[in-house]
Amino acid sequence: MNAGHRRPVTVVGLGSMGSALAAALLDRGHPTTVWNRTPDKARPLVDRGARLAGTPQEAIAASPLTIACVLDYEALYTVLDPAAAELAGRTLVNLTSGSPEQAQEAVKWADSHGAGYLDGAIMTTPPGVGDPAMMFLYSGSQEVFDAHRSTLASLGDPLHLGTDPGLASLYDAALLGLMWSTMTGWLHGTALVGAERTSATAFTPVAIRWLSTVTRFLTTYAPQVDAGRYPGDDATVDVQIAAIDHLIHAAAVRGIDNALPELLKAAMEKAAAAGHGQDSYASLIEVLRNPAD
Ligand code: FVH
Repeated sequence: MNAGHRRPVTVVGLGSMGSALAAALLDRGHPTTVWNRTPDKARPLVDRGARLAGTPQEAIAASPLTIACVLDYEALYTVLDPAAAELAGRTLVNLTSGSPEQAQEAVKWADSHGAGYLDGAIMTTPPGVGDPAMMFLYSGSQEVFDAHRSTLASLGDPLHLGTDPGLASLYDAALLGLMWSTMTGWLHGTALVGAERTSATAFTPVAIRWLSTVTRFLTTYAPQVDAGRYPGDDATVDVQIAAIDHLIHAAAVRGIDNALPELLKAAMEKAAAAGHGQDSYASLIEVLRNPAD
């Protein structure tokens, strides 16, 4: 481990996520200073070698880099406003969840206090922190990212998405939407096969294999979306409408809630009505982009 991997870091906010961030930094040998509104939460980290600061000011002053991970932006400013002067000449990496607009405001706030700023989004839960397979999304200054990349790699794989500070939050929202849709689709399928006494444990490996096929569809459809042309040479929207009726029927007979497939069918029918019946499923992007049409 070279010296670049052992730079001092401050972590502000020691909820489930902030504690996991501080623990990962300690595991990789970073001198780590921590602060939390409720100081008791720092005890396990202090036992592992963290230094507990008495105030946010003291915490920020201890390191060139402060990582903040609190509940929301309101909590962030509650903590950082009184300590803002200490941020001058230092860097703030904000891993608090929020909107792209909040991130854009935050970079202005940091700039007004002479601080470098990166916005980030954590694409894992606390047990995944420190695993290099987990994505940590960042946006904002490339220079600030490059300066702290090796430290940020202690938390997971750091991906810089671009200089617009709102990008990490925007990707976060998009990816969480993907996660919720996927998990709800899996649960719907699990309920359906479960009605015939197939356990979730038996269904899930088959579902996961299917998801890997679905990733190929996404790879095929992405250039179609970019080009705005959706050749239906694999499966057309009309074919998908016929197929989803089988799902809706099978679920209805077994007493399973059909709100999700009905929603999907409605989007497919809208696409067909707009002239995309013989196009690929990717043509639904037109319906999503133009909901009023
Ligand atoms: N947990 C997760 O899996 C997700 C993964 C993706 C990213 N999120 C975001 O991370 C932020 C923190 O989430 P968390 O899971 O650590 O949340 P909590 O365990 O509830 O900890 C909240 C911390 O925020 C502090 N805090 C709340 N309000 C205030 C305030 N008004 N003033 C100062 N600090 C405040 C709280 O302090 P305390 O209650 O311990 O004193 C915790 O440190 C969040 O944006 C997720 O969306 C996590």
